[in-house]
Formats: sequence, C-alpha cells, structure tokens
Amino acid sequence: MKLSQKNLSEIEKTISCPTYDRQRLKTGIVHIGVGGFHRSHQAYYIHRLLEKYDHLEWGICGVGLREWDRKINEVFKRQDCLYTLITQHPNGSDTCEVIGSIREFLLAVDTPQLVVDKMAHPDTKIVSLTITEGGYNFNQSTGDFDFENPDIKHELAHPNEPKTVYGYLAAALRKRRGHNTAPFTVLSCDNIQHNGTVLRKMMLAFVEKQDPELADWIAQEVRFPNTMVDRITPVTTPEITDSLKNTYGIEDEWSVVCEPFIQWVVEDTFCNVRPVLEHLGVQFVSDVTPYEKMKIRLLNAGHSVLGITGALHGHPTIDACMDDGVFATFLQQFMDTEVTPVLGSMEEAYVEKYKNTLTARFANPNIRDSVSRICSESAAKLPKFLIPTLKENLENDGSIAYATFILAAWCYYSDKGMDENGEPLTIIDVQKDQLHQTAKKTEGNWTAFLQQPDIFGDLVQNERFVQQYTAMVQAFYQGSPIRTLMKELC
Ligand code: CS2
Repeated sequence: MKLSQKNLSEIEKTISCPTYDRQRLKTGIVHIGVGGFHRSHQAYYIHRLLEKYDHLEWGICGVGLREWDRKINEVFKRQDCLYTLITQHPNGSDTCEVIGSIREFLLAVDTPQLVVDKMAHPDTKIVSLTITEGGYNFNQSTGDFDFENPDIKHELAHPNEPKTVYGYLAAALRKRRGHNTAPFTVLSCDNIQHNGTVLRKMMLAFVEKQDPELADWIAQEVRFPNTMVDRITPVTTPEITDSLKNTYGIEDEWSVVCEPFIQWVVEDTFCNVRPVLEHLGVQFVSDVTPYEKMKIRLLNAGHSVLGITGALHGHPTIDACMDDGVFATFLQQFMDTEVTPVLGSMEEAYVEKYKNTLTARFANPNIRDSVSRICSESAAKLPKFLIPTLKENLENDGSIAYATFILAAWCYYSDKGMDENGEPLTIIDVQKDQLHQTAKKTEGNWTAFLQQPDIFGDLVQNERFVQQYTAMVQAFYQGSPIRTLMKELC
C-alpha cells in the first residue's frame, strides 16, 4: 500500500494516521529546509497540535531552496506530503505514525514567485528554517556576512530574483510591508548558538545593502527568537524502508526515524501570533542561552567526540561507541572535566541530569545512528560545538586534553581517509578537499592542519594548546591505535 491521502483509510487499520481534516488545513508556517530533522521535530509538534487542538490554521508549507530538493518534491507530490515517523525505543520496539502537518511543498528553483507569495500571504505567521550551520552564509572566523557568495551578489543586483534564504526573506518582507501586512516571525531551528540573533545580524547586513529602508523596518518590526532544538534523527536506511513495508505493508519513500526524546526551548518574542506549543511541552523562556549552550556543548560536541574517534577505530554507530567502555569513559571525562566547567549559569543538578539522560540517549541500541552522519560537515560543526569549549578552557586554565585529542584525531582522519582496519571512511564535508590537503602536510609540519583560520581561528598561536596537540598528533602518526591513546587519557 503506497502512502497517500487516499490510502489513509486503509493504512490507519495498521498504524496511527492524522485524525484532523487535512483538506481544511491552512498554511500558517512556511518552513525552509525540510529534511529529516524538521520532520521528526517541528512538523511532529505541529502534528500533535493539530491532533489535540484542531488548530487548523497552523499547517506547514515546506520549501526546498536547492536543486537537490527536487527528489523530495517528487516524493511529496506522490505521497501528498505525508510521511511515516518511526520512533525507536531503547527496548527494541518502534512506534510508527503517519504525520500530516505538512500540507504543501514548493521547490523554489522552479517556482520562486510562488514561494515569495506564500511567505507574504497574511495567513503565514512564521517562517522557520533548518538550513544547517553552512546555510547562514557567514565567515566562521570573523562572524561577518559573506558578500562574496555569488548567489548573494546576484540577489543584491536583482532583488526580484531570490536564491538564498536571505533573498527570499527580504522579497517576502518587502511585499508584506508594501501591503501593510504584519511581518512574520523568523524562527531559526538550527544548532547554532544564538541562532535567531545570528540570523537577524546576517539578514540586516544583507538587506542594508539591498534595500536600506526595508532594513530599518525589519530591525524595528521583525523578531528572530533564539531557539534550542533537540531530537536525534539518524539517516533513514533502506532496511528501515523495507521493514516498514514488510511489517506494516506501507510503502513510504521518505520515512523518518528518531529517538523518543524531544525538546524545544524557544524565546517568547514573536512579532505575530504563534501556536500554543506550550500545551505540548515546548518551553517558552525569556532567555534560551543556557539551554542552547548546554545542548550544543554537551550533545553536539559529545556526538563529534564519539563520531570522530569511533570512525577511526571502526565503530559504525554511536551506540556501538557507547557499548565500548573506553569510548563511554572518554566521553564522560570530556563532559565532566572540559564542558561542565564552562557551562556557567546552568544549575549543577540540571546539568548532571542532562548528562545522564544524554549518555542513555547515545546508548540507545535501537537507533543505530551512524558515525558518518555525525562526522558529516565537521568543518562547520566543530568551530561551533567543540572549539569554543577548548578556547574557554585555555582562557580559564582548564583542562584541554580531550578536546585537543579530538582535533588531532580529526587531522589524522582527514589525512588518511580510512579507519584503523584499512576500511575507507565515508567523509561528507563541503570542505573535504581542503581538510585533506592541509592534513596531509602534517608529517614534517605537525601543526599544518591548524593553519586553517576559517576553522581554528588563531588557536595555532597558543603555546599550551600547540604543545598538547603536537604530542597527540605525533602519537597518531607513530601508529598508536586510537583506543590505546584514549585509554591513556582516561
Ligand atoms: C548531531 C545532531 O549532526 C550532528 O552533529 O549532533 O544532528 C544531533 O543529532 C541533533 O542536534 C540532536 O538534536
């Protein structure tokens, strides 16, 4: 049975399906970047809102900005934007449900004007984004907007031909302003600390060049709340698609898997109405900073710690790493001695509880989150997740051994491109070539890899760090197995 609106009456005999009237759904949210995470997190919260409260004005219109979203567009056309969410519990059981909160999908490269019109429509109250760390178009080391991006150059010269998220937001807000329509709230749902503040800064830098009057209006009227988002969402493998078919008889071309845990903390500063997500456990707070810092520095950095070391050793998944005492202890030490001391204002008991929950989440054997997913785009992730912790510890004279070890391991990983058993690593990174080229100069020039200021800033000038890094990177190149080196640190 293929997943589609017309087949729901049959499918609901085996798994839970939307009970609200999807025909009557209106678009209240336009979401840019409909990947697995949006569909396991925000779209799931909205689905539950529709289920529980029938607030049908909060349907979602998904938008894909890139050519490679064409496949998604086609699948969604065939499936009426429906998909199955499979929650994988630690005891091995799965919960499957069909999610119906996305009511339409637009491929921006085909229909740019439709996207602008949809965002500018008075029914749209929120434009949200998951465009990943790389999508924000800022220079990693300076934090400034990157005006050299050819798409940005194009949008500045042709404001009516948007290509990036900035071009679309500006075109839609210009239209709303022209029609005296209240602005929408711009809600970033990416793992970037101060995601809303960063987005606002980038947006204003862009619009000031494109349309200074609009920039003033945006600065006055539009809100960009900061948010902390959390739910581990592994890549859906062909085995999952097959098991959905074999167990439930459902053919879904784009199902999503996730863990049971879910969290969303949002700053309550919306400039237009918002859904009552607090009824579903979303935490609305006045300052999201401590939550996002805790999440990014413990969970995302912790993932990278296990991902990079695990990949080199040959562990395929995060739970396999957690099942190995050396890796689990290494992670715990990293969290306790390097991250916890820099978390500052967060209450100690809360942090301890968070860490305990986190290690249980990572250890969930049913989730099989691949180390290759975690290591993907490390060049964008580590400067946000791990390097700030290292820098703060350098300033405070704190421990830097674990974070430094990860950077040395990452260098070796980028140079060799294979694990210790000689198996090729799956490296997915837009900066893969640069990483490989610099890493391979390491033998003979031990700090070569650090000479990438866009990633490491000026770390290479810190004597204490360079000393530790050099000793560690040398140990890798002398052929010591990573597990042995980790054991020595624990
Ligand atoms: C992961 C995240 O890719 C990564 O680096 O740490 O995707 C993580 O699974 C999510 O942020 C969980 O909320």
